[in-house]
Amino acid sequence: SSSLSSSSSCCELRDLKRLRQHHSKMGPLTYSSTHIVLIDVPIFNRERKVVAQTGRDIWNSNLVKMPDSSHSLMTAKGGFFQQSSLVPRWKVITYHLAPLAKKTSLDVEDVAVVPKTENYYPKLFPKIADLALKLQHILRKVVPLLQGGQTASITLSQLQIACLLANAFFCTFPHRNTSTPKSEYHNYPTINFSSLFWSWSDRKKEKLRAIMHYFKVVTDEKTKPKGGLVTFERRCLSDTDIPDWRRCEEMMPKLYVSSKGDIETEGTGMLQVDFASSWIGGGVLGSGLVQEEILFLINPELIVSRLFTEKLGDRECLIITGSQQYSSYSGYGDSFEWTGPHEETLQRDDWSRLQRQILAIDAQHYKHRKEQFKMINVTRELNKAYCGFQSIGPNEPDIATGKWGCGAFNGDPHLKAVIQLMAAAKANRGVAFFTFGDEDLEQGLKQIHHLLVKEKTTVAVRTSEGLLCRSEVLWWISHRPV
Ligand code: AR6
Repeated sequence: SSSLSSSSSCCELRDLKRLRQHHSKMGPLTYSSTHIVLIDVPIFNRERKVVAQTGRDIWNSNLVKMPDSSHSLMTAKGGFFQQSSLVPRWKVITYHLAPLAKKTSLDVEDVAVVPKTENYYPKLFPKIADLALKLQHILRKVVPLLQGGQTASITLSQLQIACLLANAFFCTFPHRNTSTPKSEYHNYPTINFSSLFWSWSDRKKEKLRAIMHYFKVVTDEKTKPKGGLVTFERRCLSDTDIPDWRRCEEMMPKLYVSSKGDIETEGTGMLQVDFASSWIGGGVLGSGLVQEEILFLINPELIVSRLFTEKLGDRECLIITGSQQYSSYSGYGDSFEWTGPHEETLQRDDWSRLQRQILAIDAQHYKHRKEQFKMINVTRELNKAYCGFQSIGPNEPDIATGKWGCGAFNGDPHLKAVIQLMAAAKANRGVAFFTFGDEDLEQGLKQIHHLLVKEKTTVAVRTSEGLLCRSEVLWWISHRPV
């Protein structure tokens, strides 16, 4: 159409804001009833030292049931345990893992039961067992849950995460092995790694290479992350936070769009979108291997969110600040390959968190493509994106995203891109959009952005003739010439 000029209103990548040391004057680490910190805060603020915060041994469904709780009992029989009897779970775990932890390397018979992929594994299993067994020293306060409908955060150290993941590796978390509608944590993702070892495949072999590399780094005195913290924040949009999309007068945000580059590399330091499942991490412990799963494999600390993050609701998201990237990769899906260590170059903020911020938002999964153009579905996606994009403090970084919801979830890339631009406009943040090799989309978005900027189109969704709610933009997209 004549209104689509070839000139561009897009910006350069360097024009977008990233997390920077001087942007993060956050002051001392603080805790509150909605921000639980699992390390001793005064000691951290005074000496920058990470010491486990102590707490009571509580055992109920509003908290993670810890494997080392004195309330955690199980039936054991055989071996050391004469007859079938009710014994503390931790005693059974220690009985099995302590001999393993003492070995310098696994015996041939031991190796036979574990998947063999790299020759350093035999040496690594004892170290992971040793790390798992340190749970009582590394975590001295029960891990809370990030429950649905509540805005709340958890901050813990990278070492604490490693210890929790070592426990997940050996499947020690009670009441978390099955997830049937009746089971206690049925609204939570799985955390015990059992599913990773079932039905062995080439995909799982590559996944395990990434995970084992993570454990190699965190169990080695020389390379383990010292003193770093990570925050997991569940955000819920309240009724009063929900924008009235029909009255939003904001205009299109800054946009950089490219078919080259990806969110995790070129988007470093920005708010990096995870194309999530409502069950955080999606199929990372199963066979899934698309954007979210890959992100969780190269930054395995993200996996611990599955321990405490209840399934995300329509107006909720999870933001993770400070996770470390341990691995590099190539390929995607079946061609995914672990390609070696990633050297972290990011700086840390005032709370010793690496300057990486990941936003997990789950798009809707459409069976029929037409469904997504219904206003109710568009609004759901606008609210979901806005929940994550909304700025809480000053100097928030811009957003790095791409074809959110347009792979496994079957969304329309143009529609989803404009929805994200609308939410970013409302949140007053710029967008770097990586089309992941899709050159047509790159051109299309440049044209749409140019048109919308030129015509000073606002986000506002207009009521037309009192019958049909539609946005100028969405109408244009759904009727655009193919
Ligand atoms: N950077 C930029 N774009 C990417 C990247 C990347 N690193 N990786 C992939 N893309 P998809 P969804 C592009 O299918 O549709 C998972 O199982 C690529 O073009 O991962 O929201 C989750 O757990 C890809 O086709 O996202 C959910 O269950 C497109 O982004 C479910 O998939 C969409 O990636 C979410 O599916």
